[in-house]
Amino acid sequence: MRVLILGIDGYIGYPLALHLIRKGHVVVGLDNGSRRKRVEALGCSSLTPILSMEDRHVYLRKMFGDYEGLHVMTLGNKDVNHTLFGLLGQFQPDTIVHLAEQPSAPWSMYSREWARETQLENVLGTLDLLWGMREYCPGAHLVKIGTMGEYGTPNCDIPEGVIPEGCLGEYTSHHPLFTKPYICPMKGLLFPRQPGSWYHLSKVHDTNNIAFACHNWGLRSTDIMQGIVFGLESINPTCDPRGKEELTRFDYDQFFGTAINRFCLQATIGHPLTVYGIGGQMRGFLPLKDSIQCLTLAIENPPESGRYRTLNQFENVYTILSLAHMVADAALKLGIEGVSVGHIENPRYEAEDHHYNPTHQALFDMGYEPTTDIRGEIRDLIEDILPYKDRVVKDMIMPTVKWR
Ligand code: USQ
Repeated sequence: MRVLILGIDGYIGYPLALHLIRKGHVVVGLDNGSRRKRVEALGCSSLTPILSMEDRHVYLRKMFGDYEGLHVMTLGNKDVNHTLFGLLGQFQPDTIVHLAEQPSAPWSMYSREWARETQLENVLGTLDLLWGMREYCPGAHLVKIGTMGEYGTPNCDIPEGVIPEGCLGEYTSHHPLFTKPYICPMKGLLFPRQPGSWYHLSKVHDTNNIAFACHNWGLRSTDIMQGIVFGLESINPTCDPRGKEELTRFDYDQFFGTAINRFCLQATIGHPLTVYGIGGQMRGFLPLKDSIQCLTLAIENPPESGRYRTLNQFENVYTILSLAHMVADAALKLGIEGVSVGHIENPRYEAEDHHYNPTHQALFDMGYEPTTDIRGEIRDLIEDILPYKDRVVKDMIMPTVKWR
């Protein structure tokens, strides 16, 4: 397949590109380097010493004949017609994997400027992409990374996909504007969303826009409600995850680091693990290699034209506190002393003790083989990052952004 990866320089984008190229797909990438710039602007950088964007490009070119190239631009900017639309027209992708969004909830909650930038880049960037697909490659399959956080934590089970067509019958309006009852066939309803940040809201807006484009223009899309990804290990067992050229980035700062990755890093330097509040928050998690496996399944099994498909993508659900204890245990077994689980006042406005039971069957039906040994994954991650612990900028760990 011909695959365009938007956000090819990111945590998931780069190892996904390597995996797809190795599987024989033809890959081209686009990235504006914004993750690097934003983390650097905070005074931090990836824990792992990754290649520059230019050197990654040179490496991929040297290693793989089926790597088409890397283009640099920002989605949602004024030059979109020249770069993105030109690329869609020339490359004619079968699949577009859209990872090119601002991914941090705390970053989006920091200031009006950063909230605005998040929604501009995410919502309008995706809107531009939808218009470009309609014009230049209407048959392509959009694989879009959404988030499990779109659903929030409602006090009921969370289904997968849309509530099916016909399930609610037909809606008859007796509004005085209609001279006779107007029958509106239900096209399937999205499960209600209750996101918890400006970032998570941007993904909800994307979802509505993508579902509308599929319904209205006949585009096809898989909208992936992804849980929290952790780890460094690539899916390819023959490739050493510590091989310098193929290393992906690893963020641990209060903005771009996520729970398990942060806890593992904190364990390596003896920093108390930063559990927010009581730690009863439940979330779906999956290792990086599983995220790549699932994205590949979605890419290789596209829906038919006009179909908007949702996949809830995670391996299992855990509480934050139970994960912190797993990290502390793993560190202890590796001989790291002085690791403690700390509780700090929750900077976020979120439920800390709640019901959480999302369905996630569709990927298993497509052949997903999950990594179930989470303790083993956590141990491997701690071992993988230990060699870099001297690169940690300690000031970047404690949260300062308040939700309210
Ligand atoms: N948390 C802690 N301590 C920390 C960091 C986080 O207790 O040091 C807690 C948070 O309060 C929250 C949970 O862990 O309850 C998850 O926080 P997170 O920072 O790991 O993840 P989140 O902000 O939800 O966002 C991340 C990614 C985002 C993705 C999302 C998937 O940054 O791109 O969409 O995970 S999900 O959470 O399922 O929505």
